Amino acid sequence: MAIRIIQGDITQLDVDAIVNAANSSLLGGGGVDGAIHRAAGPELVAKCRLLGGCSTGEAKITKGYRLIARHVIHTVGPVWRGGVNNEAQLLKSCYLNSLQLAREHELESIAFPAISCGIYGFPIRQAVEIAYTTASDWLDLNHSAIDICFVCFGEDMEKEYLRFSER
Ligand code: AR6
Repeated sequence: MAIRIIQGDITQLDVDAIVNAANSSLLGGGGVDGAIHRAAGPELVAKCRLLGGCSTGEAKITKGYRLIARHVIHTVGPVWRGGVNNEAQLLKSCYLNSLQLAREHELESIAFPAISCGIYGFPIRQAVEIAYTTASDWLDLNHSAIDICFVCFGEDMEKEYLRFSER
């Protein structure tokens, strides 16, 4: 199964697409979104201004501009509001819609950050389970050759993914 778990800064990866945990404006923010916009340069936000935003759970693709990665897939994770507002399904949709875009663009490698696990406050263990099972089920279902990488910002996050992947 083509799933890798690594620790590091997603902006430094040499992959066909990195996924951005954006907000619905797509115009940048803090966290991984800020890091990606800084590394990609002002051409990225200029392009994003033309996209008309993005709904929670949806995804849109741009080029990677000054990044090593060839593309950025922008997706908007749910803000955690107690778990009774469809958060789990919306987070799953982020992964599915990003993978679908990658397939449509014939990409061979994609790297995800832990969407919604920072400022948006999603409980990490549950988010990691959704991320991992959605990706692995998608690979099985699509017989896809795409390499999926989960990029963990720190050791604690990596442990969560590894614990889950070793089940
Ligand atoms: N590489 C990989 N992972 C990172 C990096 C990086 N360079 N920087 C942070 N992370 P967050 P969210 C991890 O808050 O919860 C923005 O303002 C981080 O440790 O970036 O989806 C947007 O504009 C955490 O595990 O995204 C939105 O308004 C994970 O990435 C809002 O934050 C996600 O944390 C989105 O919040």
